Amino acid sequence: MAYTRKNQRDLTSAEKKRFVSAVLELKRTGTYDDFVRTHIDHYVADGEGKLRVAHMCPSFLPWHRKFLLEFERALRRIDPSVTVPYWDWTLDRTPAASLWSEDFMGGNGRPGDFQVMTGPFAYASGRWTLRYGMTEQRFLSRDFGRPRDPLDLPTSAQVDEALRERTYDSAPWNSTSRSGFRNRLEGWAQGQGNTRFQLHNRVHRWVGGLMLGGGSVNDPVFWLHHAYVDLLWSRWQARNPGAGYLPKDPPPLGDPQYRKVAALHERMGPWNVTPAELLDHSGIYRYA
Ligand code: CU1
Ligand code: CU1
Repeated sequence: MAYTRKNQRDLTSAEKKRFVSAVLELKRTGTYDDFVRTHIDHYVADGEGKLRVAHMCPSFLPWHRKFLLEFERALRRIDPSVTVPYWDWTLDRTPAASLWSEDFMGGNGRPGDFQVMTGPFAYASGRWTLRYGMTEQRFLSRDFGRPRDPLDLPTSAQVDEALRERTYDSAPWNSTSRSGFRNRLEGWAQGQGNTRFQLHNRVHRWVGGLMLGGGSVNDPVFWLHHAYVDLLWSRWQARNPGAGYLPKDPPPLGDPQYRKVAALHERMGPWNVTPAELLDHSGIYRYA
């Protein structure tokens, strides 16, 4: 029987507590930091000339689907009633949203060093000391809305526009792909500053602090954000049943993307799994 991922705004306080407890238990055992490490290890930009499976590439969506499934499996080993909730940032778009309350994700960072001071993941709680990051910083940080260079969360109109894309992805299969659902949703746009960051990327930028960059998994809201990104992919798949995943075949020798991206039946490390195997999640979970 498939389990259900719920909108975080609909969780009861008991459900929030169970999710938070399971996350803290993974942190205590070191498993949580293994997930942080995996994400950092696969944080490869398209200027680097290496194989990319997680970002700036077609497998951005299946790679994160698998990553969430592994995380959720670890949570459910601790508490079988827990699933990863999703954050619909078109609805809950202010720092006053219950998402950021004391009993769930905690709030914004303080002025100066952006350290999060409230909630279960505050450094002072003693249960959330960062082990892996892009810097030596040991505390969770956030900077909601980037006040010195402000931006808003994406709107439902922007989501709808992305959902109207008819193809999954397009050459050159990177952050400069001009059409296709994947890059629309991943959110690499033309332009400078905040304009360059749309949809998925814009949410990372709006939360700020640790959510910028490879160490973003250190903020537990990462999972809620990516569950919503996965929901949007799922919705797009339902609307475009024939569209599938692209590229079907690996870019040939001579193509700039030769051996840089994963085609439909190619393995996405660190797992022995292909995009094709992740297209249908209906036997495992569904979205409420
Ligand atoms: Cu990621
Ligand atoms: Cu992300």
